[in-house]
Amino acid sequence: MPTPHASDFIDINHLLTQEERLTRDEVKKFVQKEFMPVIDEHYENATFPLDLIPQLGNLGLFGMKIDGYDCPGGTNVLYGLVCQELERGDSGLRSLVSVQSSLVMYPIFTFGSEEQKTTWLPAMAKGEKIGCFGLTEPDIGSDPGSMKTWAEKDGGDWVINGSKMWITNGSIADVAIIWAQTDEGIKGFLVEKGMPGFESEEIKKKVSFRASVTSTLYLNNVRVPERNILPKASGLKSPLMCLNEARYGIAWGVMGAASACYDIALKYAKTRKQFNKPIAAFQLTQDKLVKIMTEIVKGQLLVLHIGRLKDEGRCDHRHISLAKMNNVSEALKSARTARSILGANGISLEYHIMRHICNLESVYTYEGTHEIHKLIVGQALTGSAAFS
Ligand code: TGC
Ligand code: FAD
Repeated sequence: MPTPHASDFIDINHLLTQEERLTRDEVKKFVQKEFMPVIDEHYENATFPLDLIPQLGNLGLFGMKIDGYDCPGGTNVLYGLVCQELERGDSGLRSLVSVQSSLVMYPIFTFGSEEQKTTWLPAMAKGEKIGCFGLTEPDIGSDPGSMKTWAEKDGGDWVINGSKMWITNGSIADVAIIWAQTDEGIKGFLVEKGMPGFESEEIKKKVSFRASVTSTLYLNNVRVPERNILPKASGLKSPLMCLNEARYGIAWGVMGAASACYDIALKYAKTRKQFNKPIAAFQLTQDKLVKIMTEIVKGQLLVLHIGRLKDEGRCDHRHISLAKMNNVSEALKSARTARSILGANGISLEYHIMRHICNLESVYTYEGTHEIHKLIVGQALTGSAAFS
């Protein structure tokens, strides 16, 4: 019988293949060696360490589930483990990879023409080109079916007008997947950097996701040739299919953020003394640590199971909603509890937990808010849609 270990209490490692463990450990090492030494400074300065992007490409982390086009062709479980390790570093690091992979490379691979795939996918896999995904608008968030951005056919081109807000990677992207209403329903367009009428502006004054580029995109009579439309994307279902991919990675990723907070709090509790003994020896501290660890274990088992279902082609998008809803909410609660164990030190960037809390507040909202996922699961249970 294995002895329970504080960092993997029920031996989830045992459920992973050799390849899964090796990939996870390689990414963990990268995050520890290359990312952790620079994150505090970038978080404070509200910048992303752009120089690490080629290394993420070299590690095969962009479009890692895609087969062909210079992409590694990995499984859903591998992708999930990678997200977990990236988010152990910072949610912004995982977001950069999940937007590139799940929200840009996935739709190009799934809905794109052969020309679009050969143009973008190999370069994006190496990190030479960056993409972003424009669904949300200043007045439209949870209800993207009501989007106002409009594309009109004009001869052989499309002319797009509108704006997109809160777009991860927006100002550093070479290509934006822009979702717009048309006479034929919602369609996806590849809008390239430098196209006349297409501008981006970085959103400032964020207290969450500071080490991540978030932007507003403006489209003013942007003329896009027919070859830049995603030919196989049709209706709201297409962007929602992309969201399933990203939401799945998020459900894994936040377990990394929660684990980081747990590890820090456990170590701190063992060394910090008050009333002449380590605070880890107080029952109330142990109650907190046990609760955090229990939620991490439950959350990891949930996403591992859903990942295996996804690899077998048996995953429904409502399974993913359940996992996104539960895991983000529990990660956020766990991070707050971990922060309390550190007392005043818990609010310093130096101890990382407050940074994770601030990020998780956004993760709770993006990719479908906690409430929207609850309604999705509620509809699955009852058959009644309670969105409006
Ligand atoms: P509804 O009528 O329910 O659905 C329209 C069509 O889509 C189908 N469908 C899905 N298909 C695939 N996957 C899903 N998850 C799907 N959900 C629905 C549905 O069956 C239907 O198909 P068909 O064939 O009948 O046309 O649509 P609705 O307008 O009532 O909306 C439903 C709702 C509220 C669940 C949906 O709009 C929603 O999920 N809203 C949340 C919006 C959201 O998540 N935005 C995220 C923006 S991207 C982002 O945040 C990136 S963060 C950066 C990072 O990831 O790191
Ligand atoms: P709203 O939809 O206005 O919701 C406000 C509140 O009302 C929420 O609590 C919500 O749950 C609640 N609410 C709404 N409708 C209902 C209902 N029917 N029943 C009950 N409660 C309801 N978007 C992109 O397209 N691409 C990106 O790359 C991207 N990156 C992001 C990065 C960050 C850091 C952040 C913070 C956001 C990002 N987003 C992105 C936007 C994100 O997807 C939206 O913020 C999210 O979908 C919610 O929309 P909203 O903020 O407009 O909130």
